Amino acid sequence: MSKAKVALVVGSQSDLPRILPAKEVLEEAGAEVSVDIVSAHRSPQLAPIYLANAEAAGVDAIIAGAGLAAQLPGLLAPITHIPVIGLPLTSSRTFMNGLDALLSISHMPPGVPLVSGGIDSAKNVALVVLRFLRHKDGIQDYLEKVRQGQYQEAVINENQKLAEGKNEAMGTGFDKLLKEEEILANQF
Ligand code: C2R
Repeated sequence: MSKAKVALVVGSQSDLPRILPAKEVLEEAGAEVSVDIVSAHRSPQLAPIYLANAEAAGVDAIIAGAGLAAQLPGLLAPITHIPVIGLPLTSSRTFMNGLDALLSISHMPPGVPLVSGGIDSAKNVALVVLRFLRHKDGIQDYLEKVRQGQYQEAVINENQKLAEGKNEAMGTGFDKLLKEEEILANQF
């Protein structure tokens, strides 16, 4: 096995805070992560250089984030075989709250190998990438840990809080069922 290598790239330094949640998740899973800035609009000549370097480094996937008229993912995807996932971002300059970037990235002409995450969905995009890379070092273990974890527990707690103010006669007993740990243990 080998380490997963994921490259994060954004159109501007101002985008960095919105892609960092992807870096956190990927690093927590044990992937090697790089972060760079390339702009289709401002520095188009850097794109092929960036990609040649990523290919030489054995990068498994690229997450390309941009705001406004986000061209960057659409420029990168057709000129590399590394899978590219676009990440539309909100931007301090936008008047459409990232919808402009979402439309730019998600509606490629037929034949262009690019898909888009949701607006500012860095963490979800990272989790999808990890599933594609589940055979790399340590990733499967991390995914198991996440699946068994925190979200379900939070929903159970919320149900139990709701149940505290409930009229017994009207309840379905769902909250009580959730307390029976054997049932939960068999869910996965
Ligand atoms: P500045 O804050 O640098 O002015 O950038 C960036 O992603 C950023 O959200 C404002 C916004 O412009 C976006 N930008 C792109 C591209 N290059 C910069 N969408 C590109 O190549 O797609």
